[in-house]
Amino acid sequence: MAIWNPFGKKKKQDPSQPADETPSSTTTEIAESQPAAESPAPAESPAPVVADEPEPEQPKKKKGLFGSFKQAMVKTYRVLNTDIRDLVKEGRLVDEEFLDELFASLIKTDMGAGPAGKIRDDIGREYRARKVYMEDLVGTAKKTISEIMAQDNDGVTFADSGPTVIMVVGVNGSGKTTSIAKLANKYIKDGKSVVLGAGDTFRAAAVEQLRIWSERLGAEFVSGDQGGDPASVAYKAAEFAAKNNTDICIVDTAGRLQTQTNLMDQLGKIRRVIQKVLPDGPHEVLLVLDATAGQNAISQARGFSDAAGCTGIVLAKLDGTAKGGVAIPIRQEFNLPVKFIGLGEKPDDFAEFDVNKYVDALFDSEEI
Ligand SMILES: Nc1nc2c(ncn2[C@@H]2O[C@H](COP(=O)(O)OP(=O)(O)OP(=O)(O)O)[C@@H](O)[C@H]2O)c(=O)[nH]1
Ligand SMILES: [Mg+2]
Repeated sequence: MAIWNPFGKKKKQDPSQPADETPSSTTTEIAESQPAAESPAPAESPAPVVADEPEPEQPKKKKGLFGSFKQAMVKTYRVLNTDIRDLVKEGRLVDEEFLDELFASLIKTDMGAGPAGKIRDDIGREYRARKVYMEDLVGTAKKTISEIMAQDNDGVTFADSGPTVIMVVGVNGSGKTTSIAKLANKYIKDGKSVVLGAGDTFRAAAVEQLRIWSERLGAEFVSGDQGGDPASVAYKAAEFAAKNNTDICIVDTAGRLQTQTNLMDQLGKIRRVIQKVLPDGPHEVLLVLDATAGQNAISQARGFSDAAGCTGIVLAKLDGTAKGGVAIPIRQEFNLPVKFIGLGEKPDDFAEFDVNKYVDALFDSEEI
């Protein structure tokens, strides 16, 4: 078991430098050696996550969180602004047939049948046998989605005293390790001390990837033997944090499929050993979902939320998808708050989820 302290051994790099602008030869090797399909290696070698349908063409990149959200929800708001606008334009009275057509259009977006059904019912209740105008429909839909998305437990829950332990879980290649780097970057910039635990012991490259991030960002780093017990790395990382008064301990885990029972049970073991060191930990178990996986992300959330005791979601790769509407059914079905979003591969491409901006972007009618 090696406990490696980057301070004093290696020159600390500027965390604001994007990874691909300051490549080291090792980083390049790692980046090239980890396509999602061959990443962490549970013996059963799960299939890579694939998008469930082709992405609509991505419009030009827009700046800011609102722009990023809009970009990520092109699919959803285009349906609102084409099919639904056309439906409403006809000036029909709201009846069963109208509501069925409305529902059919809404489920073409990624908001899912539950939220689409709720909007259908709300419109039916408010406007039955009356004409509904686009502003009314959008107003009702926005209210419905805002209610679904409302989250009072956003942001990370910190320990009352002592280190805060964050466990990060998800399927292969979803963006776990990158999200850990982003979290570490954020907390280090906030002036907190951070230790990263390399709990993905399956692959040497996974440990190396995290070690390089820790070095770059100025985080402490704890790893174990390759192929060793991930729970023992988590224990050592939590112990390191407790002994050294480290503010934040983030534990990486190997990617696994939600259907791999043994590997899912292993997450429970990791939780339990953390509790041996810090009884109120882990304070967060973040499930990293790849937003480009669309509806696949929902079954991942289903599998992980209970087995791993997830407390929140990081929606990664929101920059590369038009399916960002998937946050709605996830929120509705699992009551798991989306805490952070990933907007690129660099440490700063990360933001706290903002429900209001998300809903506004969803219903903003201006083309981008
Ligand atoms: N565009 C984009 N790419 C991302 C984002 N987050 C992660 N990636 C990329 O997705 C790929 C996989 O990221 P990792 O962080 O290694 O994923 P992981 O879940 O740790 O993968 P395994 O450990 O193999 O399960 C890498 O090429 C990352 O650069 C994001 O928010 N946006
Ligand atoms: Mg990883």
